[in-house]
Amino acid sequence: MFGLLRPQSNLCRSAIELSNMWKISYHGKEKPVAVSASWNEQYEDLFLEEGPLEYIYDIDVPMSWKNKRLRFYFGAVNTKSKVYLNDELIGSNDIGYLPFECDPAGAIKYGSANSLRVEVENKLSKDGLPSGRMPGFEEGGNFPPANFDFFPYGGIIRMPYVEISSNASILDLNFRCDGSIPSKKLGIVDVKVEVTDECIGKDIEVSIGDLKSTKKITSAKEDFHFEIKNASFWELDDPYLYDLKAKIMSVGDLVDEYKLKVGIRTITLDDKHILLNGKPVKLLGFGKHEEFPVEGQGTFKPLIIKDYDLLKWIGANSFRTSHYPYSEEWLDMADELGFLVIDEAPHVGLEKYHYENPETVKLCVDDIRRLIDRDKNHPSVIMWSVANEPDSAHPKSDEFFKKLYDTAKDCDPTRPVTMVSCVPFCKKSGEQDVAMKHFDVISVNRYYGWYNHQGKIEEAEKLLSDDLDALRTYKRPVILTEFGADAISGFHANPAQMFSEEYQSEYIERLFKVADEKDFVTGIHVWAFADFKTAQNIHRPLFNYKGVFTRDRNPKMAAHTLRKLWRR
Ligand code: GCB
Repeated sequence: MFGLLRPQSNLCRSAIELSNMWKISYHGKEKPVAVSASWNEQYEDLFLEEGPLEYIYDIDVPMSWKNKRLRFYFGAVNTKSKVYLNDELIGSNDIGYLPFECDPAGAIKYGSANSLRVEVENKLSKDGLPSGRMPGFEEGGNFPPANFDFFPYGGIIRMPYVEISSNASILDLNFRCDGSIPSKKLGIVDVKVEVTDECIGKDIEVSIGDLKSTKKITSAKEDFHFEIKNASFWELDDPYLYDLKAKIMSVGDLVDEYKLKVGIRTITLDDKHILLNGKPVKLLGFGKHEEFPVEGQGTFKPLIIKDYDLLKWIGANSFRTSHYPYSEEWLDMADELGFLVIDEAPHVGLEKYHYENPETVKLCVDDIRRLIDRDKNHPSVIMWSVANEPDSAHPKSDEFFKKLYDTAKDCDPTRPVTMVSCVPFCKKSGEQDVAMKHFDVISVNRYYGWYNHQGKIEEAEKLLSDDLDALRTYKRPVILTEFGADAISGFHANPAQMFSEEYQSEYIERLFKVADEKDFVTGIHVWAFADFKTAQNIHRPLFNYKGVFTRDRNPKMAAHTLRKLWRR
């Protein structure tokens, strides 16, 4: 499962998007359905559907694909899926938001039509991730019964591909540059290449920019080392990307290649700051969601462009992929445009039940491995977040989060690891976070002046200030990963009152300034970038309205306020 390179078309590979209309089959009906998108808003009677239901696609397989390496790759299917080719099971997956692939050997018919069928289930459960139907859900809480407030969309949400390449194939590339010395413009680069057994005895060439290295392949893993003098470092205002290429050659003929864009940069910490290339950087930006009307959680490319344009417009330099990994296109753009990303695993609302359930523990560990495996080569990804708002006051969270932290460090010792906590740190409150001590960066969500001390911004300022100061006991950099207030676009009030644009704007401005004055607060992210669809709940009139942009991406008053603060 690991070493899952994204399909690509190049001189040796063809990656074909399975992007025609699929058929969806449910309750005895068969209808056209679009991928990559959620099923929920494509048909009224699918809105609350949890499956299992079937996606069907007919694909002609030419004879020329015989004796090639073939793989069916799914960018993400929410949440559990089984993949059948000509009625033979060729793969299954239990985790949403992350890619998986299936080997069709044995099931495929060459020179013939083939039928691909994906059975998808999106039933929220205590054991699933993200989880739902927690004890007591029948009496209260969200409907659908999610243990989080975004809508639990289902379906083939990211693009499926079939990729055809040589059997002598590159399986994985792992690019590392953490030993680089920015002050001397020295890029120190290590590349690990993993290949299929058919490559052994052939030649491999790896190049970065103008530097090349070639060797005979003697094992399934080969290491390369480069020292780049006068290197162009990946910086926020100049996110320089190098071309990394790996090629497999047999008696002078190119049999496989894989290309990546990579950036040379270091991410380190001192006790107050995140350092990009040795210099402190302050994260300004948002927590957001990857969702939009009709497509639900899908990959709508114009939206990605639009959101980055708005992030630039407002003066943000970063965001968190709350509360799950986003599509790879999001990270490609962050690499290219110079944004810093906190990359989050799909672990939201974890609690005692999860810490005690060995199946969930295993799923969480797998998720982290798969997330890091997918995103390890992106310069924009500066930190892993292993969870959002777990019950980190519970004694069992201590050992559980130590395990997740160790897993992340084991997969990637080069990036800081965080967990996002909503447990108060002030000793006064009686509750105490017991898991945060394991993490490199302290990330906290705080809603003074919204969920408590409602309508009282002055009290909120004082409480936030004291709370942040209390975090200094960790002697580590702090990120205020969430604070915010709902505002319904067009609601106005003088003086400012909750749900008005004025309240959201004033609240964000004043609390931002409180956090901004503290030199150990290395990042401030507003919740949220845009309004988003939620499950039904007495606290959520269809949407969470904490966006500073509306769901269709128009600015509220707070967006203009932030633009003034951030582009100063
Ligand atoms: C939080 C959660 C986020 C919610 C937000 C809210 O703390 O992390 O998922 O949407 O609060 O608006 O309540």
